[in-house]
Amino acid sequence: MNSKTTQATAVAHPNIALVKYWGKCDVERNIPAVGSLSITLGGLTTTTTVRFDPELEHDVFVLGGRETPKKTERVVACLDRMRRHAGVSHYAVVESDNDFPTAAGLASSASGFAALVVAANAALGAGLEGSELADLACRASGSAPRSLFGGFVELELTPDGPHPTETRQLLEPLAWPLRVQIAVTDPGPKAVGSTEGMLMTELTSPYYPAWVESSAADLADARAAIDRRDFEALADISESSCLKMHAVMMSARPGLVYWNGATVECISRVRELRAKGVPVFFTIDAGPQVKAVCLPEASEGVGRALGDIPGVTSLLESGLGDGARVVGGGRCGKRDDSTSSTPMRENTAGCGASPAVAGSW
Ligand code: 2P0
Repeated sequence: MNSKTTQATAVAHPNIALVKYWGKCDVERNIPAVGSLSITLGGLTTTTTVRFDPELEHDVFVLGGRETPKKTERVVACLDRMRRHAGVSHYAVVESDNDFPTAAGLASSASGFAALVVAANAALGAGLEGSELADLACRASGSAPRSLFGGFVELELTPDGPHPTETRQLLEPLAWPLRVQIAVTDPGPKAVGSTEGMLMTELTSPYYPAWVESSAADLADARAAIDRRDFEALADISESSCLKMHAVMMSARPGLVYWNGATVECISRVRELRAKGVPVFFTIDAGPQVKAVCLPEASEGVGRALGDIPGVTSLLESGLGDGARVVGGGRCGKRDDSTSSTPMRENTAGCGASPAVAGSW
């Protein structure tokens, strides 16, 4: 890059895994131990602007309007990898905003790093696409490559391929427009972050090898259910993967319990509804919020049923959404505006069918 200031803005949506990722086969390179399969939530959004500026003396990370030095390390590491690819050395200001609770088990790290790599790629004019961009997102956060894509997304382990993982869209959002009611039972940040929780689980849970070993069959079942648009089959495999992941976490020493009382009440309520024939199932990530995935016609009733539960502090509703994308570039033109324009692209991050390009904030 030359001596000009360049910037770009990207948006990305969090995703929730129906077949879960928990554990790493390579901590250094952040390669997941298992594949995963997710849906991208169009109703929740991270917006990130990255500005590379030759006059800066260090990187700055502003999250939700506040400078957050403690959380800057992972962002700087991600920027460093991107700078190496682009052959530049300028520091950057990264401003990121979530319109939903941050670091509370709502996958803000996925949308955060997806938006970051897409924005930085555009601002640097690095031209990274597809697997290269997904690799960079994965290095920052194992769930982030999934937010590069919209709809239904699979992250597959490909140890024999040119990249350690491959992420691809299975279905576009409108191909099976599921809805999700998110029962927030504690909007505060979680006590144990995912990365630390995974390492603790790998090192101490006697059930961890079984968790890893059974993942490929879960993925195959989920893929087949999605292919057939078989909601009941997807519900069975998703609830099973969720409970299995929480069981392996709980069996670590010390045991990791991300749930609270309202989490358990929500599980029971979803099960009651499902037993009555309502097309809904639950899934829960590394936090106490319960995501109820349903067919569109059931969404309103599911929301009412969860909203009545004591301890549910708010409800968020979302459909499925698109992958990460550039929404604006800009010229900061401090020096020579005639050549300092930021690459400005709409939907051009180039990750396959859903143009995309996104940690633990
Ligand atoms: C998932 N989670 O598949 C699982 C389910 C949480 C529970 O991926 O260490 O922030 O940065 O790679 O991506 C959250 O973990 O972890 C996560 P790192 P990440 O969505």
